[in-house]
Amino acid sequence: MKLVVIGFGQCGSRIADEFARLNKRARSRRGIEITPGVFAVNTDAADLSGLSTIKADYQHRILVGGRKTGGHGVGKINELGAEIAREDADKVVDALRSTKRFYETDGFLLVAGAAGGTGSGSIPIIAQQIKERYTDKPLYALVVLPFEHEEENEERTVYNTAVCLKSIYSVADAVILVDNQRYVRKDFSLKDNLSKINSLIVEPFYNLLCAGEEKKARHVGAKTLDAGDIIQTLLGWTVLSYGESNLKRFKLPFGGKSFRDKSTETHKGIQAMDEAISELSTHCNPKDAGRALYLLSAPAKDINMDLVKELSDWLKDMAPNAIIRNGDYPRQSGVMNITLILSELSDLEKVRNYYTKSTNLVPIIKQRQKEVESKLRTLDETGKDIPSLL
Ligand SMILES: Nc1nc2c(ncn2[C@@H]2O[C@H](COP(=O)(O)OP(=O)(O)OP(=O)(O)O)[C@@H](O)[C@H]2O)c(=O)[nH]1
Ligand SMILES: [Mg+2]
Repeated sequence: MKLVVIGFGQCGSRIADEFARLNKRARSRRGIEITPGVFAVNTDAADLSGLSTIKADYQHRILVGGRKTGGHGVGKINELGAEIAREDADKVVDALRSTKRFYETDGFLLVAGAAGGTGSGSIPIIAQQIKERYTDKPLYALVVLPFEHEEENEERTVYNTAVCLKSIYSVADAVILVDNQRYVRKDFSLKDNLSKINSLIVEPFYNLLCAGEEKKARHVGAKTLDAGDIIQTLLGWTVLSYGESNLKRFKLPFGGKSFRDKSTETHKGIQAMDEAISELSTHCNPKDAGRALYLLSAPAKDINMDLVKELSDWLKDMAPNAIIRNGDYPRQSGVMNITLILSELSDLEKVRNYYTKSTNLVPIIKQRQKEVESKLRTLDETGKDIPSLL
């Protein structure tokens, strides 16, 4: 599957940069192109210059709202992020056409952090414009949810997140949720290591996007997972993940397989699937999924029908209400890897909480805005008789 990736704001742009690296890796190691066009959109010029892999020209690193923000971001005011996106939308939407063989791409992936101002405010606006212009391609959003400590310290964080989620859900074909806090849970040192988190966020896309693009027969699975399967799976609220288990085994002196190997493979497969389920990008109940997909990547000799059947049964138990699609990808060496998508989720506690908390915040935030405006008016009024130099 080939995606055009567009990152918004600091978080979105950095993750898009990570996708550009993923594409480089796919090209050099596998001779495959998975993200032929990667773009970053920001109101902050310094953040754009800090990227490393996205092409450095103004058509790929797109500065928006220059006049309004002086190139310094919108300081978490998502309304301003949205307004700027509306004004500069053409600049972004036109740039996408520069993607190599644009007509061959299968869809768009837009990325942003939900809690900031630029990414959070602009992602729904640009998504809507892209959908209107390119009606035949699906559009997915990868939305990053804030760390817990950010939610505690700043109510704008929760409010922006709720507004962003509601808006993007109404335009995107699927919204893939990635909770920053989940990555800290895995390894606390990650709290200060956003670039490591970003590489973990994009990792599940590697095999997922590569599998359907393989041309060499020995890497084409018995059941290939292609763009069609992914498009059929992605709908509405979505989470994803991957799990891995090591395949190192004792070598038998006569070279053959131990009688135990087959069941060991099944065991390793279930272990990888278990890890994938417990490491979902945002916490959810798999029973709420209407669609699911898994991709099994392993050395060809370790993939067999029993294993595929066991994995499907296992997933069916976890997600009994989901239509399950699957595929195999004879690729890895030494590891068995499962990439998992749960989609069309009918409930997510996290989203529900953002909505509830923000509904309470709306009157407070509006009241505060009114107070600020009225104070400013009073101040202007008090100074009305002072001469001005302009
Ligand atoms: N995973 C990840 N999260 C990030 C990264 N950068 C920022 N965030 C998160 O994104 C949210 C803030 O959004 P930003 O992208 O920094 O904000 P912005 O879109 O640039 O908007 P303004 O700076 O307000 O104009 C916070 O929840 C951060 O924790 C990143 O590189 N990776
Ligand atoms: Mg910023």
